[in-house]
Amino acid sequence: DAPAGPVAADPAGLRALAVATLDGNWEHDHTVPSRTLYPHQWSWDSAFIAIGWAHVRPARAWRELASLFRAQWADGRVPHIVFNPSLRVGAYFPGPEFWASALAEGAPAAATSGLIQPPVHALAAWLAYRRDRSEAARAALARLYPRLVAQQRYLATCRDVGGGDLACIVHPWESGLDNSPAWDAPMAAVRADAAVMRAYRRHDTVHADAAHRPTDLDYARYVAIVASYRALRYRDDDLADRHPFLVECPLLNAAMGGAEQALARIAAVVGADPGPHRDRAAAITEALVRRLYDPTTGLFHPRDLRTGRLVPARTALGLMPLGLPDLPARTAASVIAEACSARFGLAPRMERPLPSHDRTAPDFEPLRYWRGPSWLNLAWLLHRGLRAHGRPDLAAGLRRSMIGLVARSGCHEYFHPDTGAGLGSPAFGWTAALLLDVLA
Ligand code: 2M8
Repeated sequence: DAPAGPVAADPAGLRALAVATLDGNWEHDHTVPSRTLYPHQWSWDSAFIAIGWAHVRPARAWRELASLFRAQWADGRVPHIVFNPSLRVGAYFPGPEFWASALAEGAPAAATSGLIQPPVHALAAWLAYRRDRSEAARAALARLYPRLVAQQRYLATCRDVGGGDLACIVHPWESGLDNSPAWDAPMAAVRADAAVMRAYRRHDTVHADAAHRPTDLDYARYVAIVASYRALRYRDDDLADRHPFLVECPLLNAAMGGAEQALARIAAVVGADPGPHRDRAAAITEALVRRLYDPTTGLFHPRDLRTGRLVPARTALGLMPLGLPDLPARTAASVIAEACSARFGLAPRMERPLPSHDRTAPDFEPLRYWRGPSWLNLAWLLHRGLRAHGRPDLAAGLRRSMIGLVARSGCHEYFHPDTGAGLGSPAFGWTAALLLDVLA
């Protein structure tokens, strides 16, 4: 399905396309990831989107983050979906009636999910402030600061099930990379039958090709895991004894460490003490290396807390701790070497875009969501890491490849990792937002 010509050939045209995409997805006080597939507010999408808004309509960056954090739970968790009450029932599956957040203690007035997503919000707030140092921005940052701190506290306490200074995820949706091959082994232990899904109607496959989405068995397991968490009203005590999916994810923990780095900078602006944030950032980096780095693969891997073992799959998740500036130089060098291998193909002149999974693996699927296709948020996170670790040549290659994807195909949700053809939603929020950031 190659288009006749590029969607936009020059930076000004690309910028205009990105702004039009974000404007089209703006909804009163937040931006939807996609009008069709994801019509509510998503947590980490809002953070990436705020980074983009900061370049063109800074007030919206602050409104985006403020509206998300208004739905923060009393325990500090920031829900991964905040539902828009004005949408019709069935606009998204699983919708508010499925989550039943009102039954949980400490849930906000708004209907939300009970899960979290990678905490990239402090970084987003910091980057937005770097572009907009107005008094209004400083006030918005000061209002967000205690909420960002509470978000971190939730992860570091309620979610440190392994006791090793890392947070665990209780559902693949919390990773943001829903059906990554990284979750196949821990998901295999979740009891569910594809027949479970007959009781529900999936909504995603109405708008996207089913072959590009998770399978029905995946969804049956997603639903089973939520049902288990929901039955205990999303409480985190005794997770180790009763919850079917508990994994320490390299991306989520790298985001948590990066959030402490950003909070140290924010603290200095809002008159708080940066010291504890710096200490926690160092502790998280140390724990990531100790618990999730495998010197034999040179990559980070998720740790399945139910078996105690690292998941062997080599996915793009394993590259994400490069975003931590204090990663030891030797560890960073091995992750970069892996990124430059045939598995991920990073180079100053990239022939193909960054895949979400090891290209050489037998379970690499170029069309299926997080099992191979290229995503701009992963490329953007890696791009930051390469700059932090002194590889501007590789960062430049990745940046060109990101821009090339949108120039060829538009602001799609994800892209074919060989051809760059657009997949998923054609007007996707974080693709537009992160493109604006790399174009700046
Ligand atoms: C995808 O996840 C949702 C569930 O949360 C879904 O598939 O319906 C993921 O790509 C996730 O990372 C993203 O935040 C969300 C909205 O863009 O969609």
